[in-house]
Amino acid sequence: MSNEQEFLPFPKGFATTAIHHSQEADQWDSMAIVPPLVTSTTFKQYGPAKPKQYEYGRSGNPTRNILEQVLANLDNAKYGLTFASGLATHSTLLGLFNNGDHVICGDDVYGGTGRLFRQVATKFGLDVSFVDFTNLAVVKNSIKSNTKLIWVETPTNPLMKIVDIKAAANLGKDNNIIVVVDNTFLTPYLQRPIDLGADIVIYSLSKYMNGHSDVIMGALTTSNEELYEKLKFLQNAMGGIPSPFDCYLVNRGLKTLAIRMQQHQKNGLAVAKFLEQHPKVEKVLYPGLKSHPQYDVFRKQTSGHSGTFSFYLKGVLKDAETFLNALNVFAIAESLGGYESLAELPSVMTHASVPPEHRAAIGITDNLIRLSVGIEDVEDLIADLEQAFSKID
Ligand code: P1T
Repeated sequence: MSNEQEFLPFPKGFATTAIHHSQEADQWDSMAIVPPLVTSTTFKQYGPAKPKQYEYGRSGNPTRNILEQVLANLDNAKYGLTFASGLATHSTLLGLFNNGDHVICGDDVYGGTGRLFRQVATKFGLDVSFVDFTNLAVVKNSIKSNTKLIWVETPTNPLMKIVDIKAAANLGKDNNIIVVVDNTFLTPYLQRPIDLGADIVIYSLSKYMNGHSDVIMGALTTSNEELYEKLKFLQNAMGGIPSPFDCYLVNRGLKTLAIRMQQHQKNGLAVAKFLEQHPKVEKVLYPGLKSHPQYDVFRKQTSGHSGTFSFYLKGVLKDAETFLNALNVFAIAESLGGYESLAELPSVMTHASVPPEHRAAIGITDNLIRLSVGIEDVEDLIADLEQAFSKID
């Protein structure tokens, strides 16, 4: 299997890193091949304030530390930190900033990310602007003397707009602003923002990284030591850490990330092509197709697309509901990136918290459907979509 020639090659050594990095059996007495799951909340010390390595489970845990090192390596970053959810990662990161600081965020981001900025960060005195990152001149013009953070999501959720990561990172460097890239939709297998100059990469591990829809968790990676030290302090001081068991599960999920992403890519592309020629589809938003307006930026900075994308159905809310209700293999559900196929209506589900006038302005309408194409047999997925289309008048 190879991705289409126009994209970057899949990263070399990725699966080997995911399977082996920091996990050599010789380092623990049992010689266990699978890294031990350590659930202890505290660790015996040689004397007062004389720990061997670990002290208390919030500040560090062996199972979590292994995962954090693997995540850093997959991103070609020096450091990794994990959190109780993707949003706990975002919240902790906001602890870097002060009352009065300004944040520039993409105008199309996960609904919960937008809600955190609109309804929580502003209460703590952050000033947030939402702008269209497909035109970086607009981002540049939004920079103020107190701008401290540029928040990039690419592809954006759910409109699949593409942001030029290198250009955004340069803008940050030129103006001494931290640039964060949410890489949840592609994972480091398909996009490596640290290599493109981002300061921090952030994930909802609940999606492709774990890949089995059975863990809510988040992470960030960085190569900036000063930022890492501050974020590690905040991880402990704010306390939004994950459980060792969830760390164990995510580490297990990472073992198959490379092959899962190849299959998601293959199935996603086949479904996107099917939808693109379908008479009941108005438009497909899939960045790996030449029809996408930012295809050229996308192909230069990624190893192709995953299985998550959106499309506009011809029709109104009632038609979208009829279509979704008729699906059998795809389940109607929020989230994405698991082995199973999901479908949802962002305007009333994942992005219901976005103010209606903002949704209307950017195009999150009631006929916009988002799919997370899983790794089932693709013929079954296409047949399911086809029969659901036939239920619309
Ligand atoms: O759900 P949680 O692990 O807290 O992650 C939040 C999050 C962060 N970033 C992106 C790009 C996301 O898509 C999400 C979560 N998204 C969904 C649940 C969804 O259905 O889009």
